[in-house]
Amino acid sequence: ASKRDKLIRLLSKNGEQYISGQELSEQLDISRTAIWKHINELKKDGYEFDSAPKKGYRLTRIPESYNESTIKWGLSTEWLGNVLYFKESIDSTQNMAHDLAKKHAPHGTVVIANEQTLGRGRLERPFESNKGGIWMSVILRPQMAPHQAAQITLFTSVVIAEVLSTLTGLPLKVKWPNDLYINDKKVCGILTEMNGELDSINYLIIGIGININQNENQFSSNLREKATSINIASNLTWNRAEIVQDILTALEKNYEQYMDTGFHTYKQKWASMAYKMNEMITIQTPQKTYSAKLIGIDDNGALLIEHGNETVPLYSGEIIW
Ligand code: BTX
Repeated sequence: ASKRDKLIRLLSKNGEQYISGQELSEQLDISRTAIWKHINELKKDGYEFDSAPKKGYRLTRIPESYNESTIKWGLSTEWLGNVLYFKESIDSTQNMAHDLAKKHAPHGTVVIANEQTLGRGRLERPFESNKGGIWMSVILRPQMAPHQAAQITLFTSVVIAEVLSTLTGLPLKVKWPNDLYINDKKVCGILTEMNGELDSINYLIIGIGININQNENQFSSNLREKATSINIASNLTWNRAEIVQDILTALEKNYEQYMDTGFHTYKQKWASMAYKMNEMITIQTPQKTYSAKLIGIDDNGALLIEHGNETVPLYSGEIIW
């Protein structure tokens, strides 16, 4: 490693403690003037330091660095992300995940990219995936019937909404079937793709796209009205590697709980965070368009609406208002 990397490592290892210029100079075997020059260079790159006479230096801020090492460093999951690929740029993490799954990639394999050039949503709709967001696909090999896959999308949205709201304090809402919203704008989309037989799942790929550090100008003009990012909503820049770690940790823990105890807990959590819960919505299904009250989801993940005196489950559709 370069002297610069060693310096960063020494300072970050020391955490809140000051480390003297003398000690740094001895450990790195360079002059104190050279240390001082390195520190000034690092400041230009967004590192921040406290320095105090006699005590030395202390690192107080590391610029956001998003790569394979920062994601893996300190990731404390058991199986989710044990095999993890990071790409600076890719067509779609879903495509790479499908290729890997076909080549027997293990349950829990994760693909992450800093940017997607052909990110996609449902029905081949394009999903804008500029640098600044989290674009990630997870390969799962659950023992479950194909019809349960709809639960997985809803389960995932609940877990991610919990992680993001705990971390940021923002009012995250889950929008059926596969989005997260903040203040009437989409901040995250989830795309579950399945490979399997009529009665069994071979593998699932859960695609997760979250707008994190993008500003308004990074969205195309037709998206600006309907999309937001964690940065726009909070006015802060976030460390994506840490968010990825939090998400993987929460997904692993909750996936085990979901497999053990079922969908019930997540169904209730979903209802407690649902966008437009108990409000009138307009929803377009392949058969017809309903104006009805949203009242929750059922055990299959179908949306429940109150239409006239009836409770109607909807298995596919788009809430348009
Ligand atoms: P969806 O079909 O529900 O939503 C797609 C729609 O969302 C688009 O038609 C557009 O209106 C809007 N949209 C596009 N880009 C964004 C954005 N960045 N933020 C907010 N709204 C947007 C949602 O599909 C599922 C998206 C999954 C994306 C992940 S990213 C990792 C993985 N790789 C990949 O190619 N897809 C998934």
